[in-house]
Amino acid sequence: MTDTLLPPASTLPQERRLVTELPGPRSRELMQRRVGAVSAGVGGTMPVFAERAGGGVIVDVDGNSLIDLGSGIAVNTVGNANPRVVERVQRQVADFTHTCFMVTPYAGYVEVCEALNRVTPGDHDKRSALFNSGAEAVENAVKIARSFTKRQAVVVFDHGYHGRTNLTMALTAKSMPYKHNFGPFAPEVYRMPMSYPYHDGPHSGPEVASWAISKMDKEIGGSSIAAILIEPIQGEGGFIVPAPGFLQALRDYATQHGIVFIADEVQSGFCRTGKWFACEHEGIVPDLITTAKGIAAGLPLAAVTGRADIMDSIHVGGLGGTYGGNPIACAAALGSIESMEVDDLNARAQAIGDILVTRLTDMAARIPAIGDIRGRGAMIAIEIVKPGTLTPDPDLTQRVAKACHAEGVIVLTCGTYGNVVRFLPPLTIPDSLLLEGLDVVEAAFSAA
Ligand code: PLZ
Repeated sequence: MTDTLLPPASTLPQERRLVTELPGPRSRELMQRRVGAVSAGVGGTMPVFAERAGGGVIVDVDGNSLIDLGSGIAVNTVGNANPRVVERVQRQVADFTHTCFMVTPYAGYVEVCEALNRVTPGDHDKRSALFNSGAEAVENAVKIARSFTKRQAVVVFDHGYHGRTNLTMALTAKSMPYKHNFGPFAPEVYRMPMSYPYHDGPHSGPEVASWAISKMDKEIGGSSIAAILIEPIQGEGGFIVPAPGFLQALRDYATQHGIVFIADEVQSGFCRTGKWFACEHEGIVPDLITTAKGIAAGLPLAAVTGRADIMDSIHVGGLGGTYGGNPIACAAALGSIESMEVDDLNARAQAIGDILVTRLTDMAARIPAIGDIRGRGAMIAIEIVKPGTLTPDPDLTQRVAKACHAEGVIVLTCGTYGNVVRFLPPLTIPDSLLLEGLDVVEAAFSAA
């Protein structure tokens, strides 16, 4: 479908333009084929098929130009078809596509690890290993922590999301749709209370942490815990930013008991929140950090980065995989990281965050169903409740999202109770388009 005579997708007109109803005839036809060919188990946010994307828009197969406020679930941080990524990937794909790093290594893998060791929190000696997906990175982080500590227990938190493989399903909190009917799950996983300021009333971060710590002490014992695994800002669980002091108290407990503190920054990492990594907002230095999504502009790449003594404690051959750190994905990562540094995307994420929070705060004054506005940088969400209560309103949330979709604005929902609309635009979106998208969101509340 790609016509080589078309200008680069990164130069697509930055506009919302609907030329058919949504979905248009070509998307409807593809939807029919999808139903006949693709497992019904694979979910779908919108029945609209993409053809090209760049900046802050996705153009569908019918020629509609949609505003992208989802970045393919927090992936296209540097924008689709970012020229720095396109150029490196094109060069790499023409040179070679695969050798397997474990068989015949190549420089790109090493360069990505060097970049990860440099941009992740802490100036201690670090090592990295590359994988294909966020779930795979999390699984490997747990393997590494267990091997290093010679302990088994893994602590996770309410509302946490870590993936869909067997171990990461066990680590994930929410049953439907991620775990439903898919058990039995891996053992030695313990779930602790999470700081959730909007629902915690007067309880502070350190106070909620003390409940978690007391539970860990009594139900597992600090000396039996291999890892504390936490998203510094929870993603799928509802963009929950723990109250100040919560993460630090857990970090201190981990240090005290020789527990490996793992920050899962698959969703919150790589400039999304206005810093390279979300744990930097609280000055937390994790022992291990898992990354994926934003790292490589959509090519499948993930990593575990952390303390050299932990990462190098694994027996030779204990870590790997056929495709982990594939050369094309590494080329994309190097282009993405270059864009983040050269284009100062942390500053851009902060600016986007200011626009989002200002506009949503203004909206909330007229829409009592918006109970909370939270997040950091370009990772912002609203929690939708029955006005005047903390009771989730997932039905209204779905109606608002659908109304946005019908008007050509891609928004995603999340949250344990399905009542959170999240905004995570590509950092290449122009301000005008972001503001237009938010106008559509406000109108969607009226329509819903
Ligand atoms: N850890 C914090 O956010 C992926 C899930 C989409 P994978 N989140 C999007 C879906 O419905 O499957 C995620 C995450 C955090 C781990 C993961 C898992 O990353 O690359 O999807 O395996």
